Amino acid sequence: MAIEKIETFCRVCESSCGLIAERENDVILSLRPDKSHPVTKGYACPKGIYALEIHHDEDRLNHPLKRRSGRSKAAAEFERTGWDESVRDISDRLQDILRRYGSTALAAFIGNPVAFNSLLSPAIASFCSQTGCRRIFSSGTQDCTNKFAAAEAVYGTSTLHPVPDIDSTQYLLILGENPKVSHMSFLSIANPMEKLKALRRRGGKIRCVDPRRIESADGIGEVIQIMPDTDPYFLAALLQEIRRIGGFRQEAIRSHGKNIEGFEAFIDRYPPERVEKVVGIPAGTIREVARDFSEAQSAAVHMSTGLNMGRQGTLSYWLVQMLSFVTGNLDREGGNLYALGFYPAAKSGRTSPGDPFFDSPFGPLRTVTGILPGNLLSDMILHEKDPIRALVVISGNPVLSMGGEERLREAFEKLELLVVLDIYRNATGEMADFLLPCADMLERGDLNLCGLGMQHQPFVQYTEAVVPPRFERKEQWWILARIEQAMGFDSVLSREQYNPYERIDRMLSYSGLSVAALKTLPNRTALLPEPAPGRFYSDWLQTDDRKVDCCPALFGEALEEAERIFQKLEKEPADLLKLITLRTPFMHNSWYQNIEKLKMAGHRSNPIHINARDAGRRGLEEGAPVRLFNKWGSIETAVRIDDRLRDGVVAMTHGWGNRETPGMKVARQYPGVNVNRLLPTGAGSYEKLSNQAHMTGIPIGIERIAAAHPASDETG
Ligand SMILES: Nc1nc2c(c(=O)[nH]1)N[C@H]1C(S)=C(S)[C@@H](COP(=O)(O)OP(=O)(O)OC[C@H]3O[C@@H](n4cnc5c(=O)[nH]c(N)nc54)[C@H](O)[C@@H]3O)O[C@H]1N2
Ligand SMILES: Nc1nc2c(c(=O)[nH]1)N[C@H]1C(S)=C(S)[C@@H](COP(=O)(O)OP(=O)(O)OC[C@H]3O[C@@H](n4cnc5c(=O)[nH]c(N)nc54)[C@H](O)[C@@H]3O)O[C@H]1N2
Ligand code: SF4
Ligand SMILES: [Mo]
Repeated sequence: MAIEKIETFCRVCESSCGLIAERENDVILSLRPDKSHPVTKGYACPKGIYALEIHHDEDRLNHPLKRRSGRSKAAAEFERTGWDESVRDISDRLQDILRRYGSTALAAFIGNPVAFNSLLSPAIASFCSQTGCRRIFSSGTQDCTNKFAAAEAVYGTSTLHPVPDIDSTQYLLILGENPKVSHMSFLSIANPMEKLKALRRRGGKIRCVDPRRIESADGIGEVIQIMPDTDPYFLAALLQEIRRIGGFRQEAIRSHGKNIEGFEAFIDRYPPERVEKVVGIPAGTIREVARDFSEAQSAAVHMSTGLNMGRQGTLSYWLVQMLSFVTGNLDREGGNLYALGFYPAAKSGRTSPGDPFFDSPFGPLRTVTGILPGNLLSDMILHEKDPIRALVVISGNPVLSMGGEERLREAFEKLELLVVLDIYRNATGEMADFLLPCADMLERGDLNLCGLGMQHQPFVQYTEAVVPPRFERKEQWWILARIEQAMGFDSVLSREQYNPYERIDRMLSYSGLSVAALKTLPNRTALLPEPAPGRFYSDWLQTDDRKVDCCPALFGEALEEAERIFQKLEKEPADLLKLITLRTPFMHNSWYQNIEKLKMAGHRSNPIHINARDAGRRGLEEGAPVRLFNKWGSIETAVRIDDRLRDGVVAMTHGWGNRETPGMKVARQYPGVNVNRLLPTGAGSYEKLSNQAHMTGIPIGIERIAAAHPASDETG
């Protein structure tokens, strides 16, 4: 057969970069950026290209595996089984657990790659509803549930997230986001740096608020170096100053807002002079940002995980929305706009107002878009009354991605059944009873659904599977449907005809499109209208009265708590070190760790980054072996001097820690350490309003240890 070129797209992060695969006889020969793609225009980062390495990786999970040894053994023994056999075993054991303990004994953990698999969410929903599984956890509570909770409270829908109009704005404020490395989140954009540079060339201003002088700002903007976990106070002071200098647009507030008094009472508490010490930013700088934001012809704002992961991510997102709204920049060219795309997702996230909390053995609890706090997963497994006994993990790696590895391991050992669906035998899979091999992104058809409502330039693309799944790998929707079938539930596999794209076709019809129509278009891509102002308040806002709720009643307790946290921050010792996250282009959360080509010199482990002043004060130098510790745990690594960090802040990359992951040889050779051992877990370790885990600004201690740590020479 001749070599064919297949247009597809990357499903690793939200940018959805267009890719071209060359295939011959169901073998992929190459993967390159798609220069002919109308939106991503030949941009792709190394991770997208290395998807082919993952496709061919000899450590991939290729057959269903069943555990032979006890779960607590570090190096588990697995034996190969077939699909029929493993599905039957799993279904028998699930049924038995449901019969003996009821449906609360069953839980699911939904990992991040699920967001990039358009056929999977309906399959998970069906599986959970039929099995009665309501204890659902996801990587969302380590990532962004604060945004869902805030949007729901302020705009009446969890799915309304106006994006910055980067192409027209005169002033862009970016908080807790590092576009150059991460390619952003809740703003789907390929090559964001190109757009930011263009903004700068136009004479626009870019200001980033970050504890680290991030590389994204080099040459195009300035970083205002904030102390981690203090953003709500910075934002409140900024808003108060903007009001003082007359920057509030009363007309917008009167026509479209309600409860503005509550909002004003909150920001009144935090004048720039009061917050400057806690946030680590001089009052004068806050005033300058206020002036620039107000005076700019248009100003836009965007925040990301650096704020999500603080203790008050919902309040941060609320204040960011307020910054846009009260200054008249919401729904204005150059401000923040809703990016409709092919279907109005904003309408589907609508929720009924009212108190979402219910009583639980863990105190008042809520779900956010159906999700419980991940930081309670171990507790709910270890709880004496009505514990979780069976867990299904779907493209996730909770052992490494969440706070409290030790406690998670202790909990997982107690499970009667752990089923892991993944493309690798990852750290979590190592504890599984069943490991089910999944198709990777090159082995499945898809549509770029993940960025819907948040695309810089909306487009919709269909891709076929570039090649059929190798070995016995299967698509995850199929696996779940197969288990449903074996359990005697309704299953799409039992239907005479099933079109997995049914739901997507219904959504596409809103724009007069269908999968069949997409297949006829160049790059199988339909370009959609750019985000435009004019319909935010009339069509997209979903509150009952069509008003922006400037101070949702639900926030009452959190606003009081904010003051208590502020007073505690004021009293903290000056030499306390706070830990933040550091993404690098060489890792993607906990995966991509088995790719030899990414283990370049300087990137073979995850040292602790600290600036020379803080290191010097503690007698530490580049490469020094150290122990990091706090009340949650202790890890050993080496020092990396990083003068981009502000005083008092240290940073470390997450996703490492594979000493006990024998199924991934490269990852095990360069294991690094799991920084999440230092993150809080359990009651009180997540934001009550949103279930979002507290993951940034974590106090830690650092001390030199005698022996050289492997991280200093970067091998295992
Ligand atoms: N290469 C790479 N790309 C990725 C990923 C990856 O692991 N590697 N992960 C993907 C995923 S799942 C996501 S969600 C996105 C995330 O995308 P981003 O949100 O852009 O993630 P980061 O690059 O970690 O940037 C977060 C920034 O917040 C700063 N920060 C930390 N704490 C605070 C704080 O308290 N306040 C403020 N103001 N800033 C703070 C950090 O210094 C950092 O610069 O990236 C995606 N892209
Ligand atoms: N300290 C700290 N911790 C963090 C973060 C941080 O910034 N700092 N970031 C957090 C964020 S934003 C997120 S989103 C979470 C992520 O948390 P998780 O989703 O739990 O972790 P990932 O590392 O993304 O794991 C994804 C798993 O899915 C598998 N996988 C990849 N593609 C596919 C596929 O196509 N099919 C199947 N079946 N499996 C696949 C990978 O092999 C991997 O095992 O981590 C969080 N953890
Ligand atoms: S930026 Fe994201 S979507 Fe684009 S190639 Fe890289 S990982 Fe893939
Ligand atoms: Mo994420």
